Amino acid sequence: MSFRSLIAAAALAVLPLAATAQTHPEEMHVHDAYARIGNGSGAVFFMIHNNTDVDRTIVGAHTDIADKAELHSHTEGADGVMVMGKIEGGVALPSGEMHEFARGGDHVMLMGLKRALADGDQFDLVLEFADGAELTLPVVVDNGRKAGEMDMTEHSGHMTKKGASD
Ligand SMILES: [Cu+2]
Repeated sequence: MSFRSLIAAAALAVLPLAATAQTHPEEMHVHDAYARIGNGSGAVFFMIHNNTDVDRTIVGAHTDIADKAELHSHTEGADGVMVMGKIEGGVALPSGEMHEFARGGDHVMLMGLKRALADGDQFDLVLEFADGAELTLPVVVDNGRKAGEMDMTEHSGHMTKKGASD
């Protein structure tokens, strides 16, 4: 599937921001959120498209099913070995841009799973943005997923502004 047709498919799932301010329409798209689980930890993968007119930065994540969720990336160390580590400063998501959390690259790491999860189980992951906004996305456990395989039936994400009353 071409990148362009991915974008076309993405446009089918427009999820309005539950905005408290009536300034401008804001939409964030999340596609194909799935998790791989193993050994008390897990990793979540998805594609996110910032269709709002505001530059955003994902600075963290949390979920009820894990003690801790961290933004991670894989980078090549000096010795050529791929190492996984926390992304410092968050993931920039400029207006109109998309970012892929994918196998072998960026992912949301889940540490200290609180319950067993099997293929097909779902849970909510909350992405935290630098401006205080949050985006809740349903994630499905899919340990059998091959890298690079995308399920275009999954479109999800609903953004809310945390504690904004003004
Ligand atoms: Cu990781």
